[in-house]
Amino acid sequence: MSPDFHAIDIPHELVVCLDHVGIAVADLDAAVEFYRSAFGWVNHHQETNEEQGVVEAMVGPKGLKETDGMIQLLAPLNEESTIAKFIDKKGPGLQQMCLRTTDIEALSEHLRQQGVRLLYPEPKKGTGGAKINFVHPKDAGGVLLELTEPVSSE
Ligand code: CMX
Repeated sequence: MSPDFHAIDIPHELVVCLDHVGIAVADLDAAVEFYRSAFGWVNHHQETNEEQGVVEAMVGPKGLKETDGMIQLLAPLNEESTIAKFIDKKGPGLQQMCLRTTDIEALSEHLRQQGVRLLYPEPKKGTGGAKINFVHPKDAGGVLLELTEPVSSE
């Protein structure tokens, strides 16, 4: 059996923090209400991403700090959505984990050079206009690993 992980060498400053974990849900409003009622977490941002086939809500504590990880609730927009297929195959639950980077092109290049497969040749549009890509779960220990470079606040 091949190992789940192998060591790779990436300039560490390229990765800032855990940005979010993504959870596939069938009913977005019910999921947002669960986190509000259980933990007092609020919906900081909601949007529809047609290209990804999702409507998403970013939930986290009220006094969110910039590098606090959030939970991204992902509901399918239609039956063709990656999230609809995920729920059909595995049921609702943890679908991905996302790391924030300062430079997604540089990070992607380092990963590719070391044999790590990214899903897209170029970054696509993610939450709030961020540039996103994904490491294939087979190259990240069975976890769909999203990379995000948020729009600069400067
Ligand atoms: N986490 C871990 N493993 C996963 C997975 C996931 N989310 N999705 C699929 N896999 C595994 C499968 O279990 C399968 O493993 P086995 O071969 O051992 O059975 C393998 O990966 C291939 O699965 P597949 O069914 O052939 O491939 P899918 O059609 O399910 O596609 C993937 C998988 C990752 C390519 C697809 O989910 C994808 O393109 N994801 C990126 C886009 C995305 O997730 N968008 C929604 C979120 C949008 C956002 O975050 O903004």
